[in-house]
Amino acid sequence: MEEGILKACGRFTGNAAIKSIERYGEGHINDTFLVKTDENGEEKKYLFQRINDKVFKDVPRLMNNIKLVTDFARKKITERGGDADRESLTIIPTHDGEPYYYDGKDYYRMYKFIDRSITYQISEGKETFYQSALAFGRFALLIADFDANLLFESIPRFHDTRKRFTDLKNAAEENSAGRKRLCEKELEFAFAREDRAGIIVDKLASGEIPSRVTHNDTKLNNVLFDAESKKAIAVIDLDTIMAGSLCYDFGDSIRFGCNTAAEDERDLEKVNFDIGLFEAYAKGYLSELKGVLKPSETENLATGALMMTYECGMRFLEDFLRGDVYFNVSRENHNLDRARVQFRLLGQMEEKLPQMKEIINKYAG
Ligand code: ADP
Ligand code: GN1
Ligand code: MG
Repeated sequence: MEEGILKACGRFTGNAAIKSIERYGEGHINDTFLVKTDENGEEKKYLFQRINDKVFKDVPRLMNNIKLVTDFARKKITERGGDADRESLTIIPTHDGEPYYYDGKDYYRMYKFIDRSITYQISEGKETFYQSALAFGRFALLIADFDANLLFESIPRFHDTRKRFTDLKNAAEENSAGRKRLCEKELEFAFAREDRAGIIVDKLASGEIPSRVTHNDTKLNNVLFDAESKKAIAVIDLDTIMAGSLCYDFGDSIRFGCNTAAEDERDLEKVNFDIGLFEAYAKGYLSELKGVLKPSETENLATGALMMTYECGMRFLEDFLRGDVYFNVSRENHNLDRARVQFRLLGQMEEKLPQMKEIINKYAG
């Protein structure tokens, strides 16, 4: 293990002997490690991360957000008789009592490791996906009365789909990595939908869709499941908690979880939008939130799914054009493969939008 990582880890683990540090999980943004220590003969586990400060430009304020939100969530979970250590992220401070450590080059943080848990990289059946819908629905309720004014915008205009469109256009014009010729078809697909980019954004700006405290990164692998019971336990990855729309939170889950294949599948024939999975998620999400959602939100849930898929496809494509500077990649054309998957899903969702809306209405009543 790199010397810097080991040293940084020690700022959190103190006198305990570090037995191992291994790469862990499949997130696209941070570098994540499982740390095992020996504390008086007992093995302890921690979740350790090198925070991506290219993505999160102000880590101290980001960590302040997470501290505030996790304190708030933990208190509420405890009040309702839950196990806050298992149902929420818990920051482990450095021995100076700070929620992160900066070594002059990189930022690090540590969380309690939620043990005997698993994540899914693809919905393995309706039950799993339904479980994740319950988890995200409950999470939305849990943080609903958190004061949005306390939150710093960790990534400005994160889900401003129109801005994402402009970013893609600029990346294509600049063609800094010389890859434009490899993705002309995908660019054409994205550019043809320009007029739709603002659908949700404009309704949010006008107040028609309410702004709420939202998670903003609600994909399936940001939920931990109990390894044994397979029930969802905790919503994690709180880096993008900000003011936003539940249409987008619902939509991002759909984008990822209704795909019959992996998010980076190369064989597009395997990539299909599964309406049965959509129904499972809608049923779970609305069972938690139907009394809370405004009509304008319910009406736009399905559209939110299309928008998040469109946006995510554009983000992957932009990153491909810029030479893979944002998302972690592990092979050539990785971001292009990911963009293609999103655009294939989007094409299918466009055809199924009326059916998706019908399903929403069925469970919103
Ligand atoms: P990224 O921002 O890169 O997606 P995440 O915070 O989502 O990073 O963490 C990556 C993965 O690490 C998660 O998908 C999950 O598998 C695992 N993970 C994160 N936090 C914990 C935790 N506290 N306990 C157990 N596993 C965790
Ligand atoms: C990133 O961090 P992770 O892997 O949970 C990204 C999301 C994308 C997602 C696509 C901060 O999520 O916005 O939708 O990849 N997170 C950030 O898989 O950009
Ligand atoms: Mg994640």
